[in-house]
Amino acid sequence: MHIFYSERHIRRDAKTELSNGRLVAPYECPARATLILDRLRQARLGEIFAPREFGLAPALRVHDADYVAFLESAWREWTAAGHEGEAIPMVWPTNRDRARRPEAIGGKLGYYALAADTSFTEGSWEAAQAAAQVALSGADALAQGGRAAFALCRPPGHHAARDLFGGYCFLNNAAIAARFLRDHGAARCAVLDVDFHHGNGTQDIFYHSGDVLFASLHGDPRQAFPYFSGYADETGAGAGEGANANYPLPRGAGWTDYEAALSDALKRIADFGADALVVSLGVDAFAGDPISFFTLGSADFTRMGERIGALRLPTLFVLEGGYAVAEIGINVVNALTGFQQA
Ligand code: SP5
Ligand code: ZN
Repeated sequence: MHIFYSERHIRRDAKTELSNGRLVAPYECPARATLILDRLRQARLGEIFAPREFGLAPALRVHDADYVAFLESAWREWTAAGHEGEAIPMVWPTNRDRARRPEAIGGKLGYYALAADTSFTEGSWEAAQAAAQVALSGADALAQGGRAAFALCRPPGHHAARDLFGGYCFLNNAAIAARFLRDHGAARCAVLDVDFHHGNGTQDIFYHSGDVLFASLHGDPRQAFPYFSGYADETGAGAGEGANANYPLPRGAGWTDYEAALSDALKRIADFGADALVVSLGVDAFAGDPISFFTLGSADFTRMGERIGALRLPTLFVLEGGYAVAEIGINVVNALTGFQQA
């Protein structure tokens, strides 16, 4: 399988994350990518390529232009305002407010953020752009006839909506790739999201689209981030009605619960008649993950990969979350190995 990786991910190196009332070292850290890269090399899963450059046009197919302009200028505006710390969104339009767009950076941060867990920093935009190019390179490999690719994206993407960052995400790498596949020959595309958290951003982007099926397995949002989406009754709207499938699972869910939901999601993808599959591959469903509550073991990621591989679709894996850093490489490699063995 073709593997894509950019060392520009290192530019995303925040020092702060607001977590449970404290500023901590971010869970989403550069070591995640380098440890995965080491394991991929050891496992000889495939050749590792630097991304090709596609520019910003493919990202603008799924994100609003004013949002992308905000990402581009946010750090400049933050420092110009004289702030010394990292940029943490802090104020939001709430239930009875109209969501107008303020001028000052403090207001714009809230306008364009879904959560305060993601400090905006110098280099964040550069790394986010590189991650999108990595995902696009993987999509392009499929568009050229490849059977499988892995996009080692950092920062991750599935929480980024049309006009929102947060959940450690800025550009929705998986959605950008799915849209690219649709624009380059795939009449129908499915996105399967196995990250522990609901892929609210991907759901938002394709909610009204009947040509992209989104299926997500995740911690029940009554109990887990991002809290306000991921419920089973969110089934799509308009032309997209029926093309969105959420599988919220309870605290402690292990492989037995997980596999039942995965089987249902895979059946829906097969019935949908997708020409290509994008997998939002987070490995934070792992039992040892510090911010999640499922109990999958490392061997379960091999099983997950096998089940996905049995669909026999051209498949792009896009890295999302996974914060048990010591095991992140083995869990990712297991998923990809299972896929290849299927
Ligand atoms: C891509 C991805 O996996 N993003 C996840 C972002 C989650 N950020 C907020 C997490 C809040 C978790 N609080 C539970 C802490 C348990 N000690
Ligand atoms: Zn996650």
